[in-house]
Amino acid sequence: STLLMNERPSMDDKDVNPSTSHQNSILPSRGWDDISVYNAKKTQYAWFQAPDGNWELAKILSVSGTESLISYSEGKVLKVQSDSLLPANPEILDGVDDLMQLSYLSEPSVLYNLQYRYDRDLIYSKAGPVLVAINPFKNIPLYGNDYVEAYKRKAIDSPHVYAIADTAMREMIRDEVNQSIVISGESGAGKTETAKIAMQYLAAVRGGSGIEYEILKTNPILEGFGNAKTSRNDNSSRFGKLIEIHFSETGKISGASIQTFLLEKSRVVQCTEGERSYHSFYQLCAGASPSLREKLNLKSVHDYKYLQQSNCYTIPGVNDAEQFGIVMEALDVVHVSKEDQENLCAMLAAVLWLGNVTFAVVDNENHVEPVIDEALLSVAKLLGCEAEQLKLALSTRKMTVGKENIIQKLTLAQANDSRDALAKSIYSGLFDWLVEQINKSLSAGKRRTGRSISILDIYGFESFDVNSIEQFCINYANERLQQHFNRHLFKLEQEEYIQDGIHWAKVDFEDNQDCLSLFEKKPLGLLSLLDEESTFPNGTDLSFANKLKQHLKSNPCFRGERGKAFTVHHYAGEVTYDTTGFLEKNRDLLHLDSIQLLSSCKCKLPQIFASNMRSQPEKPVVGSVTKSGGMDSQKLSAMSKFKGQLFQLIKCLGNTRSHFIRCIKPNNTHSPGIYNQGLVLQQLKCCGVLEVVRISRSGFPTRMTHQKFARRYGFLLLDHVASRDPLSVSVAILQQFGILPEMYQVGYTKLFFRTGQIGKLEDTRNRTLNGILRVQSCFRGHKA
Ligand code: AD9
Ligand code: MG
Repeated sequence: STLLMNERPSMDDKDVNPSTSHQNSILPSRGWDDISVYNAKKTQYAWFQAPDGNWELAKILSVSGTESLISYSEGKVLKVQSDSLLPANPEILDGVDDLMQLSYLSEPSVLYNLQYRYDRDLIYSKAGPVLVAINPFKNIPLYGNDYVEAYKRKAIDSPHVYAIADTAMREMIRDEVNQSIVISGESGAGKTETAKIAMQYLAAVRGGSGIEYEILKTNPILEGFGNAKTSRNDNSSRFGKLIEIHFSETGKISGASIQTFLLEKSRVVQCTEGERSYHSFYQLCAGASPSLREKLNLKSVHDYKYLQQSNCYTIPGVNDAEQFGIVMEALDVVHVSKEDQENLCAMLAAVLWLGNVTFAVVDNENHVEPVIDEALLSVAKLLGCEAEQLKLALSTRKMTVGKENIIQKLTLAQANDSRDALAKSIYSGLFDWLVEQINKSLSAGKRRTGRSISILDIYGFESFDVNSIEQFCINYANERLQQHFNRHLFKLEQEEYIQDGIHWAKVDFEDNQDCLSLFEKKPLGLLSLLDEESTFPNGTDLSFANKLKQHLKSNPCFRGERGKAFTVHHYAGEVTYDTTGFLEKNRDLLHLDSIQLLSSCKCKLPQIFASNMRSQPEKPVVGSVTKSGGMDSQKLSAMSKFKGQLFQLIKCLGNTRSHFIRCIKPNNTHSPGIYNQGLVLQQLKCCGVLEVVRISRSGFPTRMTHQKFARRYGFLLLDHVASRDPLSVSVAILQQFGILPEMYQVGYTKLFFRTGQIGKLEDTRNRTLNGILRVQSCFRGHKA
């Protein structure tokens, strides 16, 4: 019925309606608009691709043979091949809410429609069942209590995150099915903001117990510790997040739980020019009180090597000191004690000081030892261990060779690695600990009785000049999510047609199972081969790349490249991965010495390191790291861990009804008002929006049960219908209104319509109802 509300009257001008026009020339449809039937005609408007690649609206001045004379862009006149033009929609359709309503569904029409709306600050549009959100890069007055109220009362029905959250809530209650809101898009497209907007709506509408306040306060905490300034987003989430909001039987928010994915650990120890490490470091250095500074021996951000390397310390418009206060207050709200807050800060400071630890060569074999200086002493003090212990952990490695235990001294490169590994592991331990504390607080004392809505904010498909294991994981996750999207929207739709027994030529959508198999097949898939190579002591990035080429060369989704690279044909396009660092990151080793060090520290947050300990084998720990750095087969690799999480995520989503929001970034400069067609188009393709519209449109997107249809329009019938059964009444209505047979299908339980068909009926119905109401009120007035 939501479809119905959005349905616009179909147009009277038969010529502009592709489904009713009978013209003799069919334009090439650019592959995906399979119902465009078009014949260039004088005085019509059409889309024309200008030499700069942008689509421009052109007026056709004359047509001769296969050529058309067009004028565009304030008076430029050009002769072009008619078949290079694409039909433009009539003006009446400018800026429709739902792309499904467009008569002509070509790339330029979609782009133009979204831009038309964007220019008017209508950043939300529907693409059939999917909400498209275009980042405004400025504050727009579409949020807050008045809007929440209006959406709650259904006084507004224009597309909005609020409307999606509202639908999810209603369906959860009505159908007793858990719901999910899946938000995707590339970095900086607005996923995290969108997730917060959805959370705010749920909190405002279904709050009451106070827990919703706690839930909202998790945002500044997780953003503080898990977000950073990157070249693409000043507040980029460096982890994926699923928040499941629980509702009690009475429909009020009763708690929540958060799961995070793949925190980018490497950022702690290295980041590129112009980017920053995690906000938390800068917040601490800027916002700590004098007494805390003294306790932690805290210096300015400029004094820490980990922060120096990118030569970027501040974010325009962001006050780190103020943010520090906000995060600490939020920690209060989620019941992290003052003492633990201080310990948390101590661990941050330890990581910063660790970065300043340097090494000096101590023998003629180039072995090194840490220099005992302020940095080393500070780390030892903050972690709660002896300086000597720390020194050993950073510069030696215990291992068993044969039956002998030996202690190997490290070279400078090895020592630097062990220092950085320790820093990364402390930070990721800290992050996991925080999430755990938050989860404890959000579920404290609450029994899970009712249903839930999960909100997923996860990195979109990535393709850079150089793609490493991070992109590999992210794109693999997106491949899985895309399948969920496909299955959810298309397969379920097709199943509905089949169930209702209607004839419907199956529309093929690109199923990405082949690509997923490339990743997941055992033993010869990308993931298995990566894990296998990671356990080989002598495995290297090159031997891994060669193995891929050897085993996968005949797979159509795979292509070996020169050197250490390979290419995967993803649903969203081809990506070439450079295997440099794949094995090391997959092994994700923390040397035993560091583990032992951490477990012996008097550091006040022992749980922080629990995760490091957990991932280690329970049996003899000594010797679990083989001499050449191969991975112990018992330790879970980073990839297997991620795969496990991902499967759990997909399973969890599979048990929900999903609502999809696709965020689009209209320009790369974070500027309001700039809409880059090429950029938008590429994202629309990547996230499957064009495909979903094409498929929904070529089917019968509007449905209504026979009963409902008969009830809704039956009173409009002019002639008496012999039988009163809903199906007969429905058929009579269809006939009376001259709805063409190819525009609808009669199923066992429902009527299925192509887009635009219900509009005429609704119009007549509204006019008639208004007439009746007028008569009634007249009558009432008379009586009074
Ligand atoms: V990343 O993958 O975590 O790097 P996101 O999460 O997709 O990315 P984010 O939500 O952080 O992007 O949005 C980026 C910036 O766009 C925000 O910091 C805001 O400045 C801006 N933005 C996004 N959505 C809105 C909005 N609805 N209204 C105003 C917005 N500004
Ligand atoms: Mg984000």
